[in-house]
Amino acid sequence: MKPVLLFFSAALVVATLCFAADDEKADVAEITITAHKSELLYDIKEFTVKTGQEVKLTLVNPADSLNLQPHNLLIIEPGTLEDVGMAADAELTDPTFLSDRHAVPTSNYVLHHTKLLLPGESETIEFTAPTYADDYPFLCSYPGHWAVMNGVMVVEE
Ligand SMILES: [Cu+2]
Repeated sequence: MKPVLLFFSAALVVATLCFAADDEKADVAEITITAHKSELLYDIKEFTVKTGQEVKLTLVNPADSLNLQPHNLLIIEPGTLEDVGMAADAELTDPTFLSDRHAVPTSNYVLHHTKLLLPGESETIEFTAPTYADDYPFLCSYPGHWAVMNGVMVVEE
């Protein structure tokens, strides 16, 4: 092969690889959820992803003089909000529940979770969306928060 042809072939390969990388990036759902600075709320109540899609989810607990609350975010199995929330409330009797366990209750319903974030902290978790389309609740499992601080990850085909 002549040197010029070789150069063009190499350039074509590089260009193809770049397009492939772009496609993969476009397929990742990037979601940011911010806790309210003084109320037990997230700024969004619902977001939608596709079955099996890669998800990059960032939880922000804003630094604010009004904000004294730690928060986390759990994604759980459909229809289990009360089970998981009440399990979290009950586990407050464990002195390590907040310090070491990030307020995440022991439950098979918990699919993914962040750490317990202090004001001014944020965390990004990456996971693959479930393969079954359904409504997957998300919640803050800091005891007492879950009943109001929750939302839904809609997973659709
Ligand atoms: Cu909270």
